[in-house]
Amino acid sequence: MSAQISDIPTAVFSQDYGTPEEFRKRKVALISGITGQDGSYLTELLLEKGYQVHGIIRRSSSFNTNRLHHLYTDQHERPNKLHLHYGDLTDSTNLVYIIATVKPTEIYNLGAQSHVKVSFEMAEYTGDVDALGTLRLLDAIRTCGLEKHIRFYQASTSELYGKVVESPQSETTPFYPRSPYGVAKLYAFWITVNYREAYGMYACNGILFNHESPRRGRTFVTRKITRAAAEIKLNLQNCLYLGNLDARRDWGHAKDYVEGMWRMLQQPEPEDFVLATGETHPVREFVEKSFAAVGKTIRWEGKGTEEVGICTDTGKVVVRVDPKYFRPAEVELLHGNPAKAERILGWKRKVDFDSLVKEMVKADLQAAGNLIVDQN
Ligand code: NDP
Ligand code: GDR
Repeated sequence: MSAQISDIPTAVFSQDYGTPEEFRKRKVALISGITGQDGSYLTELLLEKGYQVHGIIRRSSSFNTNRLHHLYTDQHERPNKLHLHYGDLTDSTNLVYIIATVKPTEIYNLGAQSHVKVSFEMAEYTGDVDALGTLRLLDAIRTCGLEKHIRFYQASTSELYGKVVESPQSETTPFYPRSPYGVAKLYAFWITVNYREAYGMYACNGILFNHESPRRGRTFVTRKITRAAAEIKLNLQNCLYLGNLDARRDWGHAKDYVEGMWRMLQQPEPEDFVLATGETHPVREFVEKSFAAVGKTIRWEGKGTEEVGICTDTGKVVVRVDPKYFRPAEVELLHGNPAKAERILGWKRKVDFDSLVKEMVKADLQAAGNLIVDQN
């Protein structure tokens, strides 16, 4: 016997929130993952647009709000529109409490264990946070009886495409994830679609291709490369060790991509969108361009794990392959087609590949330079 509609759990905390239109006029955003790369750029954007911004941060024994430092002020000293709450995507009660208190008009679910390689080592945890964490957040909205009031953005990913079935990849390309991270995000993608269809929620997936910036985490390949190019230039590091040099990615700038997230939540109807540049480049090229940005030319010699990158002016080996960075299953090619977002959202990336590399290298040169000053 199929379930009666009355069997489906519904709001626990029903309040009169007014009509969704009146409610949304308040412009209050809640961001999970606010301390991450995208969270910091999105916070800047939303504050500029006059939103009150609330973010969920994890308790950590070390300081984890560096990327928000320039935006956050102690509310006692200088009140502003940014508020931080301790929480975690693994803690349902906490999510319900935050949503019931903040009553956000928009939720951006950016929180995730976002490293693909790490997801092979922490597969269960990645599933808990990235897959079930999304479900917990969606259910917390329903528990508060706010499913018709809150607009929900899910940080979906080009990792859903995984193994190449077609290129470039668009909203209609079939998914074939290749990592525990990709599989967890597949669940999150479909639970977002399901809650949209089942409960009439305004819930969207942004299927975002790789986006980088000077605020990118240091273990992702782009930042690892730009930092090494800067430190090798300043004699602070001898050699950069990488995994698969032939993987190709569609790399854009994070600042452009958070603008697309916001636009997805301002449409008349919720839909899923790809954000990408429409170009693809191999890791090898990212290395060459980064070293070029510090005035060095790289010559490649050898094959497979024996391949090395040699700096032509000094003759020194500055890049080596270390198989420890290979993945048990690799995503060889990502190449996105952003036509739908360009047409419907009027979104287009502004920063091109060369400018992205130069901006990241410049920031890392500055940081490395400061390190030398500090040491002296
Ligand atoms: P980051 O790794 O820089 O940030 C991840 C954020 O999630 C951090 O704030 C982190 O907190 C938080 N987080 C991790 N675990 C939990 C948890 N259990 N509960 C609550 N918060 C948690 O990622 P990005 O900013 O680069 O990416 C943002 C989102 O977009 C992620 O979901 C990512 O998977 C997705 N994505 C990213 C793309 C990219 O190219 N950058 C492309 C497509 C999708 P803490 O600082 O404490 O670690
Ligand atoms: P990705 O980003 O896996 O695409 O996930 P990452 O920068 O980690 O890897 C990109 C490609 O570079 C190859 N690679 C290396 N990667 C890392 N991290 N370190 C290395 O030393 C190295 N050498 C080569 C990788 O094998 C891979 O092919 C990112 C994350 O932000 C996800 O959260 C997001 O969903 C996707 O982008 C879209």
